[in-house]
This record gives sequence, C-alpha cells and structure tokens, in this order.
Amino acid sequence: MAVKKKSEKESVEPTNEKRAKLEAYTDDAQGQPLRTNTGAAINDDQNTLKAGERGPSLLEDFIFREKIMHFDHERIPERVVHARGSGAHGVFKLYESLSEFTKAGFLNDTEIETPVFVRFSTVAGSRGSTDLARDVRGFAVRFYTQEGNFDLVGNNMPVFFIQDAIKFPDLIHAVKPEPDNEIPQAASAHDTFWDFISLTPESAHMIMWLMSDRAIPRSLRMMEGFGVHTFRLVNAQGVASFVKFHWKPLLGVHAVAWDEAQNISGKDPDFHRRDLWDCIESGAFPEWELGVQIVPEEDEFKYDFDLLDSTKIIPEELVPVQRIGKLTLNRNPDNFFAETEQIAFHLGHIVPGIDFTNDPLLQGRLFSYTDTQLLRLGGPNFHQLPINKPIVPVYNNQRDGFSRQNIDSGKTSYSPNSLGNNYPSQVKKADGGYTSYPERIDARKVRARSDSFRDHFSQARLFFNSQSDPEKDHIVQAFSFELGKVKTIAVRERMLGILSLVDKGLAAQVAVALGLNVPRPPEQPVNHIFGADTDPAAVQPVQVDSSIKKSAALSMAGTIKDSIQTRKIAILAADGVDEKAVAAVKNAIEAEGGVVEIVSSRLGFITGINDQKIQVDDTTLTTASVLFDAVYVPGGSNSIADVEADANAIHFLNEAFKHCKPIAFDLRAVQVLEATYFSKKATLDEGVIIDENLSKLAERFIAAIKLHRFWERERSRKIPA
Ligand code: HDE
Repeated sequence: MAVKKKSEKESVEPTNEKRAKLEAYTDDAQGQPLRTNTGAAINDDQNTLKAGERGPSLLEDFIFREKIMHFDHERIPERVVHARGSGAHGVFKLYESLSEFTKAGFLNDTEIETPVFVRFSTVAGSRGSTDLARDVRGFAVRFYTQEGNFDLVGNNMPVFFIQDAIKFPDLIHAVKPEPDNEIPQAASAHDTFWDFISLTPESAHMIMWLMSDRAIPRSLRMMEGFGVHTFRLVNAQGVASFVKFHWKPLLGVHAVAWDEAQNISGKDPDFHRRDLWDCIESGAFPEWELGVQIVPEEDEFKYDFDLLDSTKIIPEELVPVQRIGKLTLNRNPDNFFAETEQIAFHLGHIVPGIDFTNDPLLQGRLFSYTDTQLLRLGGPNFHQLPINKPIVPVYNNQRDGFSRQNIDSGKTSYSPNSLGNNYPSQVKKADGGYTSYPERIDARKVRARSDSFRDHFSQARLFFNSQSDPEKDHIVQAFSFELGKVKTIAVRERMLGILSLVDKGLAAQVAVALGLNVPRPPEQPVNHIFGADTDPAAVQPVQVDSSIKKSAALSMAGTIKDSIQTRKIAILAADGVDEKAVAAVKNAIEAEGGVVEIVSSRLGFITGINDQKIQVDDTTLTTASVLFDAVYVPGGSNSIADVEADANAIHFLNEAFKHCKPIAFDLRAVQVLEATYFSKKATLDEGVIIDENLSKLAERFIAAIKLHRFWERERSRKIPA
C-alpha cells in the first residue's frame, strides 16, 4: 500500500482531497449562526458586557458567564490508571466460524463485519505524560456486535503483576509518583515501586516482561495484545471451553532502544499517538489477527500451572494459537474527548457465548470498571454517550439519573406491567437471552489463595531463557537502570534476591551494575500474600520444574516480517544534492510502503545539482534521528559539504548508529561517514551500507530496514553512552 508523504499532506496549497476533509471536519457548523446553549444568537463574541468602554464588567452578561462556566467544567477526572491513551475506529472480520466452541454471533458468521473501537494506553502516567515511558500498554478493544458490546480489555503483556484484585490499589499506589513530592511521572524507576515488587514474589514473571523491550514499543501498531485472563467460551449446546485471547500484529513486534525511548520522550512525547494517527490518515491501516488458545473443560487441571492464575501464560508449545480473524483500524476519532476519553470499557460488557472464569483478578475487575465510570463520567448514564452505545437499540426499565440522554416515553418503567403489555420483555435462551455458565460451586467461604498459585518463578525463567542475547542484555540493562534509580540499598538487595530465584546469571550481572553482591539466595523470598494468621512457612512459594524450557513465541526477535511498510526513513541533504541519488532510494522505499522525509538544516526548498527543487520536510533542529527508523546520505558535493558541516546532522547519524539503525551512504558521500564516530572499519557492520550503484544501495538498504535493528552492534562495537 502506498503511503502518503508528509510533504504532500502539508503542502501550502491544500489538495482538493484535503480541502474536502477540512470541510468535513466543520460540516455541521457550516452556514450556522453562533448561539448560546439555549439558542440565543450571539452578536458579539469578542467583548464582555461593560459599564462603559473602560468600565467594569457586568454580572448580567449571560453570554460571558455561560461560556466561562462551560470552560471551567471542561475537565473530567482522568482514569486512575491508563489515563494516557490513544484510540481509533476499525472493523473485525472473522476468517472461519468458531461455532464449535461459542455461540457468539460475531465469532460464528464470517459475513459479518463487526465495528470496533480500540484504545491503547500506558498505565502509570497522567493523561499528558509521554508515550514512551517504560510501562505496560493497555490494549482495549470494543466490538459493537449485533448481540451487544463485547469489551476485550487487555494489555500488551500476557500476564499481570498480582494474582488477586484486592492487591491492585497497592500495586498502583506503589508505581504512581511518590505521594510526598509527586515524583517521578510515568516511571517505575523509584523506591516505592521496587519496594512493593521485591516484597511480592508473584510479580516475578510480569517484571521480566516489564523490563523487556516489550515495555518500549516502536509503535502501538507493532505490539501484541492479550486478554490475560482465561475466559470461557460456550457453544449452542451449552458445552464450555477455556480460552485465552491474543492479538498478533501483522507488522511484527518491535521496540525502540531505552536510550532512544528517553530521547523520544523529549523530542516528541506524542510519538505513539502521532504514529497511529498519521498511519490511519495516510491509509496504512494497522492490522492484527485475533488468536485463541482453546482448552477443553476436561483439561482444566492438566498443566503444572493454574489456568485461573493471571501470572501464567499457556505456552504456545502446549496449546497453539489459532488465528480466527482480523482487526483493521481504519478511521481516526472525530473528537478525542467524546470518543477516546469517554469510552467506558468493562469486562462485564459481554455477549452470549462468552463467559468468565473464577480468576480472582478477573472477578475483582468485574466490580471496578463500572464503579470507576460512575465517578469519571459523572453518573449511571454513561452507556448512553455515543461512543458507549451498543448498535442494538436498548430498552429496559432503568430511568433518570445525572445526564440522562434518552427521552423515555410511555407510562411504565416496571415489570410486570399490564399497561405497557409487559414490554420490554425477557428473552428466551434460544433467542439470545444471556445465561451464565452453570458452573458447579460447592465450597467454604474463605479468604485464601489456592496452593496451585504458589509457583512464581518457573515462567519468569521460561521468559528469560526464551529471549535472544540482545534481548537478554536489554533486560539486564533495564533492571540495572531501574534499581540504580532506587535509593534504598535494602530494596535493591531484596530485588537481587528475587532475581537470583529467576536466573542466577541475571542477578549476578545486575549486581555488578549496582555495585552489590547478590545476597545469599533467600531459601524463599519474603511472601506477604497470605493473611495475618497464616503460618508463613506453610505457604512459601514452590519451585516447579516446568516441562518447557524455551518458547519461541516469547521472543520478539522471531517476529521480523518481510516488509518496510510505514517505516520512516530520513534523507539528510542540502543544496547541491544529486537528485538522482535522492530519487533512486526514495522511490524504491516508497514503492514498498516506507515513508521518506527530507531533512536539511533549514526549511523551504533545496536545489539539486540539476536545478530541481526538493521540498524539505523537517530540519535537523526540529526533528531527530530517534523519530526515524533509518537514515540515508545521498551524494552531491555541495550537499555533502553542508551535511558534514552541520553538527546536528552528524549527531543525527551518530545517534542512529548508537540505536542500531540501518544507515546508508551513497559512496560519494563517504566524507560524511568519516565525520561520524563510527566511521572506523572496526565498527562497521551490515547495517551500515555504502554503495556506488544506487539501485543496489536501495535494495541493500531496504533489506536492512526489514530487519528493524542491528542489536548485535551493541555487543560487538563500542557505542558511547
Ligand atoms: Fe484495569 N482498570 N484493572 N487491568 N485496565 C482500568 O477502568 C483494574 C487489569 C486495563 O482504555 C480502570 O475505565 C483492577 C488487568 C486497561 O479505557 C479501572 C485490576 C488488565 C484499561 C481498572 C485491573 C487491565 C484499564 C481505570 C485488578 C489487563 C484501560 C479506568 C484486578 C488484562 C481501558 C477504567 C481504557 C482500566 C481496574 C487489572 C487492563 C480502575 C481493579 C489484569 C487496558 O477500573
């Protein structure tokens, strides 16, 4: 798919297409007078009503008071977690019917295109915080099905920090900015977080994911998604199976480098939001396949982990992921507040054919989401906001309350009634009336955790062992960074103790960075997950020797795709550039769906050696290499001299090298290469491409961009901090 260049979109003269779009944005207001909220036409929106031109303002100015009052009340409480988010509309299309396992209509009929809205988010930061924090990403999908809304409110990591919802406020209080000084924003690298984690061994698996590059995605479009909990599917015969949901991005799973993430946070804190928006605007629609892992009900106790424990995955080697349909995001919201901010997700938004399990984390969430919306959206009628309305008409006997949008007609709002023929009436099972799966429960009422939840380390180890060497290095560096920011030595040491139970080598490497010794392996870590009257010795974590030692699906390294779709490539050029050298690479990249920007030392147009004018998209001052996937320097002696003399351009190249990106030089531009710190032969690798044959150069460059990053560079070459 061809992707539009930024220069096309931002040219001074709007194209017809753009003009039409601009008009569409303001369509409703076209030709309309400005009015107050009660309909009075406004004659002067520029001046308050005053006693004389230089006199005091008058209290009776209802136009002013209404406008300011509304403005004063524009903010609503941000989400207590996942406050920072970006959303988009799209569609879901099923590949093949799943009727063997579920009666849910949208998972049965391959002809249906189900509308969806997706909201991606970070967890810890405030609504205005950076996109590139090291954090879990929310991946919440609403399906507007013909049987009602189904919300799959997941994350980009398949497990969670805690096993029981009652610990959620503790976890979140620990990760949020510390309460005395509200520092740090959108960061887990501080004492309270690691204090809590080091005392909560059940978090060991999740912490490995959080310290991996999954926590710093290259794009929201390049993340996996997971429903996390085990859910239940129920077919038309009432037979149930367990299910885990997955989203697999068609562009592969890719990350940025940590140093890069920190730089992006300054250069463009909206990096992920902008990337999602721009790609949808340009027609390069993000796509994921929906996957399911299905476990027959009789296999509930087959595994050495508990299906109800959200700190565990089902390794794909044990139960393969079956890809059943495709999600395509194809439309940006018209209004961020009305849609992305007001969407109210909830696990309890469910349709016949899908049901819950007793996962204690899932069960707790079933309470929390509606409760939080009541505060955030100001009352019980948030389901009537346009973004929350199901596509099926809704009639019931609920009435009134803050911000009721419906005008409910008729006399009856109770049942049974005879005055309204007892409508709306209940629906038979066979006609789609929701019935809960009649799971047998025969138990004592206890506050306790199942013994089957006591293995906290084997899957953490499985995750670590499944990573490529560069991925392992990044995990070591992430722990070293995060614990290095912790001030309390005892917390650092306790965390090293936990790490030694995951992998001794990992703990030893982090200990070196912290200048500490790994404490003598605690026979068992401190464990606070049981009540005050429980004997701690009787409930220590257990070590399970998992049958699976490695799982390919856990590493991002194996997800490289044969594509450069939507990758952003900078061309560093100045007056006197060889137009042919620009065109050869630019055209080849654009033909494969990559996005090229011309970066120079100033805006406007540069003039090539053959007098061709080339529009500059960005300058070395207004952009940075961290905002691109790769960089190319074309020939043309004057251009080369200018690029070489521009310290920002050389920094651009040095940084691209440091972040392991592909860099291409037209052989005639080798003088620019020589001005970089990595020019020495010893530091060059296959990611640095030099060629005099321009079509060869383009071909080799594209092949390198497909590989995303040359992470090995960090291991074998000297890269300055
Ligand atoms: Fe959430 N979570 N959560 N969470 N969560 C919220 O609901 C909560 C958990 C997730 O884009 C809140 O509307 C509890 C797991 C996403 O609007 C709140 C527990 C997973 C989003 C809430 C969890 C998630 C939320 C805040 C412990 C992955 C953003 C605002 C049991 C499977 C949805 C809101 C959006 C949002 C509670 C754990 C994902 C407070 C009590 C596990 C993606 O209700």
